[in-house]
Amino acid sequence: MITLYQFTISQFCEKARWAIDHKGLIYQTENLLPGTHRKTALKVSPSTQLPILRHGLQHIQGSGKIIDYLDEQYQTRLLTPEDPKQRQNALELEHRLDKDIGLHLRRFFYAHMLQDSRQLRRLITHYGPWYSNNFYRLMLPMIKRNLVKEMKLNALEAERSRLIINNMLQQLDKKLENREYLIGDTFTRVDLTAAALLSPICQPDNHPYHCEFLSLPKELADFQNKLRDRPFFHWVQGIYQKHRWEVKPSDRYNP
Ligand SMILES: N[C@@H](CCC(=O)N[C@@H](CS)C(=O)NCC(=O)O)C(=O)O
Repeated sequence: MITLYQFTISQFCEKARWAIDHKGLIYQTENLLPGTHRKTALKVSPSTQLPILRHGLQHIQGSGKIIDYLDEQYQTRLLTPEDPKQRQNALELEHRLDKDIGLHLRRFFYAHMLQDSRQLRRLITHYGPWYSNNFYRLMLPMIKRNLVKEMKLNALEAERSRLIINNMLQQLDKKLENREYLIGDTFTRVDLTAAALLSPICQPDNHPYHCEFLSLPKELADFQNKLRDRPFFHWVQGIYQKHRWEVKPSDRYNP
């Protein structure tokens, strides 16, 4: 049995989870909470970052490594292009998306979410264990301090991140002119990565942990509203609609 250790609302966890769903595998999830996740992660992996996939005695940490592993183990519905040139382009673009969208969107998003403690608590405890809400009522001030330190959440860094995100989004819009997919003409790990990492701001309906309760703070809502009509925004919705649940739960198998 495969187990995915995850934060439900993390975009990197969504990237790994989507890859497992894409392969049509049955798996279980262990939903961890920021802060207390460290102990669990360090028992099985060198660092505290999630996602971590457990398969038998193996533990694979990091969304990209998880996709590599799944493609090595299960060679149907490959996410990595087989053509060497396309493969190289895909891995390079994925790496840039991880950084310029994954890390910077997360920083920009949380720098603003910090202003609304109630929403922040609801977000990070979404589908968490039963005790999460009460636990976080007590722990939130400390968790906020840790988030600020770990993600460098401050106005200056948030603004720097916004510029980096905008630059990448312009490049995505350009790449998507007259194309359905970012590399080649089939769905690959790059499309999955871009859509999963942009999900916090595009909020596609069929995200498995869609936060319909979330109302964004003004700066984030303004940022989102300005992006709504952009080609990449529509593309993320379309990719989620077409590819997020391609293999139905009833057609999955237990590896
Ligand atoms: N490059 C990693 C990034 C993973 C990452 O940044 N995970 C965050 C959540 S989005 C995390 O676990 N943060 C808590 C920690 O580092 O202890 C990947 O692709 O999986």
